[in-house]
Amino acid sequence: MVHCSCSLFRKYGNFIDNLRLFAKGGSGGMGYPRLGGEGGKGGDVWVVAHKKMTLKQLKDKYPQKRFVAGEGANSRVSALQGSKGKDCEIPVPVGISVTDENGKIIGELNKEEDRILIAEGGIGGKFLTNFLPLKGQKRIIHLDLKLIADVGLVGFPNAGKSSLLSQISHAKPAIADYAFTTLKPELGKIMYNDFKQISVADLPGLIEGAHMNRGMGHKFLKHIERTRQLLFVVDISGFQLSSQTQYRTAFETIILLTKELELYNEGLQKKPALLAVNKMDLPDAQHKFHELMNQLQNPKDFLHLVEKQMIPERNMEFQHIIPISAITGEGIEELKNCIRKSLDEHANQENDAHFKKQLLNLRVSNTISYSKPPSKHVVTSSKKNII
Ligand SMILES: Nc1nc2c(ncn2[C@@H]2O[C@H](COP(=O)(O)OP(=O)(O)OP(=O)(O)O)[C@@H](O)[C@H]2O)c(=O)[nH]1
Ligand SMILES: [Mg+2]
Repeated sequence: MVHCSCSLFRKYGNFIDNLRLFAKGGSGGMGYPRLGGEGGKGGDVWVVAHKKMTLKQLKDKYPQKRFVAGEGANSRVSALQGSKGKDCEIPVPVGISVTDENGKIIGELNKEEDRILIAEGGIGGKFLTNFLPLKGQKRIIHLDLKLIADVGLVGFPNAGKSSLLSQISHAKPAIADYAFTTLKPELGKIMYNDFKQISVADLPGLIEGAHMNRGMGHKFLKHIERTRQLLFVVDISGFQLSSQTQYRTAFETIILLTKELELYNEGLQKKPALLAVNKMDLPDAQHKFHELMNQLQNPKDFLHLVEKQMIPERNMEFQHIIPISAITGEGIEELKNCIRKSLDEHANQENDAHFKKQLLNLRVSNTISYSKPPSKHVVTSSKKNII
């Protein structure tokens, strides 16, 4: 037992990305039959997002993971309407999705102070209930954390994702020449000269079969769902997990990563993506890079290199492909600029789409009013509204 929890601890360190808890709304207060008094409603249980909170802190502070709101006050002669029971607020980090016991999503907390009601207090005793109070709602709740970052690093183990994060930000992730060095997601921030900041999430390496829960990757694929853009990081010299597994070229790793994302959630593939081809300082890297570009430009000619079931329905379309070395710093400035450009362009597109939609709505509402000329009555009343 001790051994088990020890190895778990080693595996995920202090990081927790999900938590199961019990919540119960407070019972209502008693009514006062003789005087028709109404008992107070039981308090409600809420989850509330706080930037500085972590699930680990929540678990340490409330090891029982039981959250019960206060009871409503009984109706008394001096206070016929009993007061409401105290609400219970569970502080959780931003980026939590809340599901019930059956996996049904109750809601998501995406920004500071977002709140969701998870267990309602019972109503107080009143005439309708024969002056007897009702119990509060009882619920098992799952909290699931997904990181929110502008850019998520996607790659096989050892590709140099953490090395890259340490080059572009002040983050100090663990870096080593063995697979699965990164065991938990880590966030870093790229600072630009004009003080703009872009957050980057370093994620554990994915391997073939990640969608079926192989390796560490699957547990963390969900974090990629919340990033705005993807930055594929591949090792120009390819990847081999061990002497028992197949060697994969850089091109093959890109195809396999694409397939893993597709199998997990097709939506991921539609995210804007960039490709950083790493370890360009290695001998023969230039030659391999040319070969890779040729393969990416004509993927159909090379797809036979991977097993049929691993060929993705759609290939990734990279907005920029940048050769880099996370060790020598080659290409890093250009990569930073490309990341920014891509995010800015995408934000502009989103704005444009938003305005177009608004314009369309405006046109539609105009068309409706033209096709049906307003009656005098409507005109005067709308004028009234304006005044
Ligand atoms: N030659 C060379 N080696 C690199 C470069 N970038 C990273 N490495 C080395 O590659 C190994 C793996 O680097 P990491 O940054 O830990 O790779 P990772 O992708 O984060 O790996 P996981 O966390 O296991 O998924 C380390 O030994 C690094 O020193 C590079 O640009 N050139
Ligand atoms: Mg790493």
